[in-house]
Amino acid sequence: MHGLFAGLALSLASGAAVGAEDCAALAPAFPLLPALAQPVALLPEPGGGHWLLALREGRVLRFENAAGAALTQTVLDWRDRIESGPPETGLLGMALAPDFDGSRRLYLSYTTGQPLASVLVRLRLDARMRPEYASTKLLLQVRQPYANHNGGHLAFGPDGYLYLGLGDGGGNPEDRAQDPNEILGKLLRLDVSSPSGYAIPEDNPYARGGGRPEIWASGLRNPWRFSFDAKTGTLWLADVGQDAYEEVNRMVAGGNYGWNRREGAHCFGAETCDRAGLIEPVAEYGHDEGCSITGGHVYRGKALPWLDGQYVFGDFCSGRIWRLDEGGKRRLLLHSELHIPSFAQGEDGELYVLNFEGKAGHGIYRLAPGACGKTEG
Ligand SMILES: [Ca+2]
Repeated sequence: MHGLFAGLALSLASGAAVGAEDCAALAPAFPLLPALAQPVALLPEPGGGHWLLALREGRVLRFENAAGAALTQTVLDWRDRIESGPPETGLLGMALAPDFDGSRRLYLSYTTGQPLASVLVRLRLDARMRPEYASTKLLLQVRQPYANHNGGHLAFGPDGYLYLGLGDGGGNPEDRAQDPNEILGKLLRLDVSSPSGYAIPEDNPYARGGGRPEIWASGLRNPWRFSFDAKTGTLWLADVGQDAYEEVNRMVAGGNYGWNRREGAHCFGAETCDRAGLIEPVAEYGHDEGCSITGGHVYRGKALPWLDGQYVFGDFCSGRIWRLDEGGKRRLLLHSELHIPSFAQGEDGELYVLNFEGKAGHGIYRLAPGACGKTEG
């Protein structure tokens, strides 16, 4: 299976030294916060004063962006409408509109049950960050044939459009990821600026036919976290592997990233395969180093100047965190003992790591300078 969160059953990897001269550590970012049940997404509120935190079970919490933050405000509690029984379901993605100060729009991506579906919903938050429930609008709904590989991550691009990643539907591969008439196994790009529903950006690959017009990139198995470089706008996406390889992709419009003909830079389930038209990952690792990749961010902070411009990502199961160096080579940054469901980036470019276990004071870590070989978590 090797799906997201499946690695919980694996034993924690032991701490290990990093080999690089440039080293980093993880420090608890908000040591006074209470225990957090399976955090999956963390977003800075515009202005930098607060954070929004999504819990898989279906709650959105808010807390002050201060080392001494000790209280959380419940922004939203939709545990009654969100299906979070199977391990890859739940509240999976969250984004604030680029014009949030004016529009007050919050976007949520989650699964609903009976029958299982992935939905994209929008609602407004008032000036005190309380939901205006009457503003809730269902924007997109897609039936999930199986409970795993739901993707669900949301992020606005520098183009102002909302990107939504959907996995291949799970179960045995049924080639949805290569089918342009299916939105599963794809990265979608939506214009959500209109009063209701969404519009298709006119430069989407299938805007004039040939496939579902929402599709921006295809050939994905379970895109679990993607992000835009805050400086260059480059879109980086991690695709969770099936049996053997986890991969990082640099995304382009209309790109086909290979699943399920390729897993990482290898043919999937075959000795040979047709690679025509498929884009290879920029990095991969085997299941000797982890079992479920979690995409991160390009570092743009000040705490680790040598890391500027490098993509940082991790593995949910092994707790390893890597960077892609200036030459694009994958290097171990540190070996944590965390189950990492997500990374986050502050408005200042600093990187945060979520801990799925969310113990009190240890649910959110910040990437910080550290001695080589020191591990945390
Ligand atoms: Ca691929």
